Amino acid sequence: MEDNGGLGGTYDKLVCQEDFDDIDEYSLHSNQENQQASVSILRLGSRIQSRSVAVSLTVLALLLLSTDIGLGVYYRQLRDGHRTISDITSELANLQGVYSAAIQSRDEVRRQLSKELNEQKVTKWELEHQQSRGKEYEKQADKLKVDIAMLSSHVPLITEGCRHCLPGWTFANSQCYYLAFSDALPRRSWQDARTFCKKQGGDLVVTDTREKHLAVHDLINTYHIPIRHTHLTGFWIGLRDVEEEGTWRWLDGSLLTEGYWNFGEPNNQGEEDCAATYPKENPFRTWNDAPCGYSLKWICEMEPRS
Ligand code: 2F8
Ligand code: CA
Repeated sequence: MEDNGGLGGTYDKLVCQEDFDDIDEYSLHSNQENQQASVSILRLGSRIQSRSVAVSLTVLALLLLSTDIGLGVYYRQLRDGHRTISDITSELANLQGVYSAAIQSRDEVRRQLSKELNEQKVTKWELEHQQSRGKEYEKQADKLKVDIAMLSSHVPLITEGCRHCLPGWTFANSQCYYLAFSDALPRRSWQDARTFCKKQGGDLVVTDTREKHLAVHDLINTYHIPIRHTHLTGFWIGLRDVEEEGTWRWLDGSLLTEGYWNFGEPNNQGEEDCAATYPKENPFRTWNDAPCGYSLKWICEMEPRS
């Protein structure tokens, strides 16, 4: 028997076993031919088996390769997934930083706003305070204007008329005038006002010329800021129409020739027989007729004394 070696040897033994079973049916010659045929078959079988193994190995290799590829893909996906999570984590951290900065900024703006609102409130109070101070100053300024005007009106009195007018009287247009501005002198009726003037040595003013009228108008407006006509701001003058309604006469009985009545006056509303002049801007519209018993201020006139 030919030694086939390796795997061939093993097949020989198997074949020899089968051959012993058939030994009675075949001759030795035919046994030899049969053995050669068997060896050929065995060799063929051995080749077929080697191929199967090779195919199996190839299949296995392919399986391994595809598994490797699959694992590679899976690993890549895992790695990409990991990268995405790490990106999200870092983005989240970044956003948290931005959010904290925004909160801080918002708190700062709130603090600033509250501070500014407070400052605004204080400014408003300050404004109110200054406005009320401004009003006070305006009042004081008005009062000072009156004082200055009064003092100014005394200048001619001092320089040229001091010798001629009593203290408290004002020299103007060559006459001495007393304007009862003082609050210490309450308003009174036409008759009582006249009595006051007479006691001083004068009489109610008689503005029977344009010059005198304008001089008295200036004196009134010097002390008084010209205002709208009100019933209580008038000054009695020496003019009446007691004897005959509508016939206005001065104290000496002379007839009125040029009047400076306000619009619609004299209107003898009720019974108004005494004339008064009022602080008004327009000097030609200053008179009104009022009831003689009505209480008003007054203006006295006196010749300067030497
Ligand atoms: O409107 C003019 C009118 O005003 C007052 O009466 C409401 C005067 N009265 C007194 O001064 C007392 C009127 O004389 C004057 O005509
Ligand atoms: Ca009147």
